[in-house]
Amino acid sequence: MPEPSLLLLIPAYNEEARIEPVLRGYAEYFRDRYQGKYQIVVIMNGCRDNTMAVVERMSQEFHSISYRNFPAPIGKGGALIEGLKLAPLADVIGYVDADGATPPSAVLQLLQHLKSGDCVIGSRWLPGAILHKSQTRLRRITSRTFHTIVEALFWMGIKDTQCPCKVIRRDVVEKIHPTLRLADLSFDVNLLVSIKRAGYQIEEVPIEWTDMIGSKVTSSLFRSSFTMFLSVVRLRLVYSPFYKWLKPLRPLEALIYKKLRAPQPLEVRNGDRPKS
Ligand SMILES: Nc1nc2c(ncn2[C@@H]2O[C@H](COP(=O)(O)OP(=O)(O)O)[C@@H](O)[C@H]2O)c(=O)[nH]1
Ligand SMILES: [Mg+2]
Repeated sequence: MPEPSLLLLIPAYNEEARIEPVLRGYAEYFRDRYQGKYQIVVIMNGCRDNTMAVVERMSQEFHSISYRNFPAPIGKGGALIEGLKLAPLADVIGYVDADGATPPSAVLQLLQHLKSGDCVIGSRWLPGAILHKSQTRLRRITSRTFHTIVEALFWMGIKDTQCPCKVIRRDVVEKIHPTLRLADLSFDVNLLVSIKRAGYQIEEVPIEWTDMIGSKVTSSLFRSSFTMFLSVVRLRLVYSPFYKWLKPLRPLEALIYKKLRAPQPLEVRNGDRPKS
């Protein structure tokens, strides 16, 4: 059977210093090792540095690389929600970070696991994961606390919701896309909850990972973590019977996200609300 065609999304915000070797590494690896069709699409929004010029140059060097730019501050989640609209372009859609924390071989490994499945995600917390350089202690504590909260709210039994290396079958993406709302870094939780609630399986696979310097999350850890906490509570409420009573709180919510300088969750359009 031929290899599935792959659309690999890379969200990028102010990545001029990190993205070039990563794009080169992915493009060369897939050119040399992947039998199927593939394309890499960088999704930027309002970068204040020279990322756009770097990505433009790489797209000229490698025909497999292209990009989209959204001037508004839509966040990493917002960028991925936009990117996932390109799902009809391929059989499988994946995404990885722009900093090269996961090597291209990890994506190929996930693709091999996806053969008969719906969604396969990398995990840094399963036995067999290779952590070349792990995150700082404070980051690890925050990450494990977030994990505990997510598990208490959604009972998904997933060890690492936040690992930015995931591959999903196209029809799964198309089915759940209207229920994607969270634009900040908790987007992954929204994605996984939607996939599970639609009745699909998620397989977690131990992955190779290197923590990279220059993280935007670590540099605003408190603010990012608080936003993520608010967002997952909000996501839980969307699935609760109380959700309709909370509408009057919208302006307050908008104010809080603004104060946190975080991207607003997308509005639920009529008829899009997931069944509780
Ligand atoms: N498009 C877009 N990408 C973002 C935004 N914030 C973070 N990213 C990307 O999300 C990925 C993860 O960010 P990073 O700072 O490496 O976080 P960490 O690895 O979790 O510490 C990187 O590819 C960033 O460029 C954003 O607001 N918009
Ligand atoms: Mg990173």
